[in-house]
Amino acid sequence: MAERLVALEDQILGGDADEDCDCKDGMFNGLSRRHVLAAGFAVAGGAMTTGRAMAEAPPGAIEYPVQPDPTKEQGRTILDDGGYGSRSQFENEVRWRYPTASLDSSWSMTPLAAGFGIITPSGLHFERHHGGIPTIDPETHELILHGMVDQPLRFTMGDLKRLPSVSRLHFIECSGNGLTEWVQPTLKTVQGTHGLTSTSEWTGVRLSTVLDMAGIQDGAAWILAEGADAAVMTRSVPIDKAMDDAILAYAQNGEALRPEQGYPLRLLLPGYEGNTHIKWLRRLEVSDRPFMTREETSKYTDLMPDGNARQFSLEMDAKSVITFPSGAMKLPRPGFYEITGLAWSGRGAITKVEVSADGGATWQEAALEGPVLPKCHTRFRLPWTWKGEEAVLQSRAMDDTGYTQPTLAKLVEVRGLKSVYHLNAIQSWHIAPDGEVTNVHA
Ligand SMILES: Nc1nc2c(c(=O)[nH]1)N[C@H]1C(S)=C(S)[C@@H](COP(=O)(O)O)O[C@H]1N2
Ligand SMILES: [Mo]
Repeated sequence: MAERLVALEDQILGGDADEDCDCKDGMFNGLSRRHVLAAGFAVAGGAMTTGRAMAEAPPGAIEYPVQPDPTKEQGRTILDDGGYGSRSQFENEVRWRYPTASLDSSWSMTPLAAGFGIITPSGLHFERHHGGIPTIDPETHELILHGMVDQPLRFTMGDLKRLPSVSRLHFIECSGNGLTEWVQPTLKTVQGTHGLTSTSEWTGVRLSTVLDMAGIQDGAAWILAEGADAAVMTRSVPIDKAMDDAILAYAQNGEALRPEQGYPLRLLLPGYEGNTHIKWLRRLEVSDRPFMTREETSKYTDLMPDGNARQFSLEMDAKSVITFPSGAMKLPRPGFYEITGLAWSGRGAITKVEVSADGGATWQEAALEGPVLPKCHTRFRLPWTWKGEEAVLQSRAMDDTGYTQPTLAKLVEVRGLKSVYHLNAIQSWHIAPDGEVTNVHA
């Protein structure tokens, strides 16, 4: 089994992969405090709080001495942070780098259990780089648009920023999210099993705006997007998607894109698999056919049980996961807990999330926290009283196409085990009588 996983990893990464997750302690401590605070009446003062205040500050954080009584002395000045704010020195959740053999082609995962609401802080957005993170001067960066257009165009960042803009909240999920989990529960935390999805507010110009300016010719059906990184990542995008909700994004959560997210310009294809959201975007070419690039032939295709491969499996199917309680946590004692998690669909809005505490035998509808937006993370919550018995927590999402998130058994029935992409099955967390939460297949 381990061999198979490593082989699949090799296929994707071109290197060895270690299956071990070493993020357990940080995840446990970070998460527990927030839930103790949220549900303070039930578990205040419990074992879950200990250790948190002692947590190590994240790399680069300025550590100020804690004031014994902050009402009795002046606080630090507004100049101390150099003019750009940072989070509290006591908050230390970080992205977890999946242990790929090479740092040249690597990924890091969002600590979903430590998140609130639906927006991922930019500094915790997951990353997937095939050729490292380039440093690009926005003053000289250009986007070229050519091919089957009446008028080829060239844009500087300044040109793009003069055009009408939109701001939209959308998730990006790598279709490799969960790839270790097909055959056996492998990674311990929700960061490991589901951390290749993040939500930001993205701002930029609609791709249709620049395509209309250039004038697409009759017969145009696909558009190639190309990145300016060492991978020169390229993907073909159906022209209908390009004309629908695609965005040339230059901003994320109210500021310029982070370099890791494609600074100064990335393609945002709401609901499509992460790989198509080309970062460091420099070229668009309109054509009457797909370009059959490496990323849509050798990679990012899904080998089915009958030996045929699904190609251009672009829309991410509906999915959900419980982030609290989740793997590697420990419930200190029986009592009240608010079960919470995230649901999302690449095909539209989430209409319903159901939660089971008995491994799928019975289900209860969770409350959806607004706003419930299409192709965006949606927060769900359900009050739960744990009586100290063994339990298996699961969530299943439904989207506005009527689709319901499948069990792993159902998914494997259809897809087989020859491919690692697009795992959107129901996740199970086992609660032991001692409160230990573990990743299981139920
Ligand atoms: N130019 C370029 N674009 C890219 C990639 C890349 O390596 N180079 N990786 C892709 C993959 S596989 C994913 S999942 C997303 C990840 O986006 P993020 O790093 O902003 O989370 O970017 C995509 N766009
Ligand atoms: Mo990806």
